Amino acid sequence: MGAHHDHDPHEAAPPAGRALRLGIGGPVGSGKTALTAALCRALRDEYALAVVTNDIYTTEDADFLRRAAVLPDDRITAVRTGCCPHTAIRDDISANLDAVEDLQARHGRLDLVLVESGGDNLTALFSRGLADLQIFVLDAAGGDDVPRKGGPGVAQADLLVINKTDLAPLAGSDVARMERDALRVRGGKPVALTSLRERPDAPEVAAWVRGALRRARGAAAAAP
Ligand SMILES: Nc1nc2c(ncn2[C@@H]2O[C@H](COP(=O)(O)OP(=O)(O)O)[C@@H](O)[C@H]2O)c(=O)[nH]1
Ligand SMILES: [Mg+2]
Repeated sequence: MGAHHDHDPHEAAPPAGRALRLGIGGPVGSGKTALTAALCRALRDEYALAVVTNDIYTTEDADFLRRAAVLPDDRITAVRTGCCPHTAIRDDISANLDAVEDLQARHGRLDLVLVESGGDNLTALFSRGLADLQIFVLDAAGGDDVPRKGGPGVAQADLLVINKTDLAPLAGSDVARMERDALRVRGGKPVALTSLRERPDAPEVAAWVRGALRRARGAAAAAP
């Protein structure tokens, strides 16, 4: 982890009684579904979890997560966006909000709902109306100049994950440089380096989510 998250002025806490909603965005193939699976495995015994996936035409990511049995089937909902994936997480978030509310109504108290985007370009961020916090996932093998170029996803997400570090040497990517550039464009907001192939439970990302859940509970307890 590249820095601490404790003083992020953007961090939003959910109102008391509702689940923390965590968006997982980033380009197609960077490892969003693998990270969603990792977080389910790491956190499902400690917290009440549910997942919403977004695909343009299919329900493939939800099907993958159900096959992997990371959560009971009825805790995983697929939203078929039928449009550009970023529209459904940023502009017209109603289908995603309906899916989250439906999960909450079916399962009662939930601590955390993960919302995986359908795969976007570097400019796509979740609306704060949908996600209290968001993680942006980059592929370390996708080019080590990507963090330096910035863009809203890289610069503003609450946590930037640079995944597939196992593939970086094969692709000629300098991961240390990616981390340095990312910390610079992010003004010190945290960066995690992961290989979901080598460490499938993403311990450093799970630890960050645990911290966010603790802070959300603390904020809810302190609210009047
Ligand atoms: N080598 C390697 N492959 C990975 C890693 N993380 C994910 N993958 C693979 O990359 C592909 C795309 O991952 P996926 O999670 O579906 O990406 P998404 O499109 O962002 O949801 C899959 O074949 C994963 O098994 C990693 O850290 N290392
Ligand atoms: Mg996916």
